[in-house]
Amino acid sequence: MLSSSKLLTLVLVVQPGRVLLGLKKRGFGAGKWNGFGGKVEPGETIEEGARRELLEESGLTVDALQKVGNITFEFAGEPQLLDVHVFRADAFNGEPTESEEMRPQWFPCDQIPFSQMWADDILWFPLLLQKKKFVGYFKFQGHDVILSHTLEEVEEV
Ligand code: 8OG
Repeated sequence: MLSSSKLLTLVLVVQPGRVLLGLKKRGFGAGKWNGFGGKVEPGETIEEGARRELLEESGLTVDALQKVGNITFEFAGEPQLLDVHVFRADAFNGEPTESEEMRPQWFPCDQIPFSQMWADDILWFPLLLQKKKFVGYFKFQGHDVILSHTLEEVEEV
């Protein structure tokens, strides 16, 4: 039976022609390239959580964060859904710095390493890069196989 969902954030820092990803060094999604983010803690807003995780994992702060997506993940056999709030930042302060969790690296927008990323990313990254907003639902079997999904562009997240 499905029960609660866990609130998570994900921040993509995008500049003209390139995007900053981090190689996740440990924990959930280890070995995959991803944006920066994690669990929202009690007492902080979703956006505060996004900024905190971005700073902890990449060393960067940002002025403006745009809410661009909301993706729900279900893992077959697991009762808890993941409710991931996706943000985009087009400008940042600081230097990308390796943390215990992530090794940051810039990728040209036409060389994003989708084969080393979560399987859903190749479907919604193009929307994010085109500054579109989206809502998605992905049901996974294990961590590599998408059993079913929905994904739609929306006006507001
Ligand atoms: O705190 P922790 O590192 O476990 O948080 C998980 C991070 O991974 C969080 O930023 C949300 C993100 N994430 C998922 N699933 C997926 C996915 O399918 N694609 C991408 N790009 N990120 C994901 O939890």
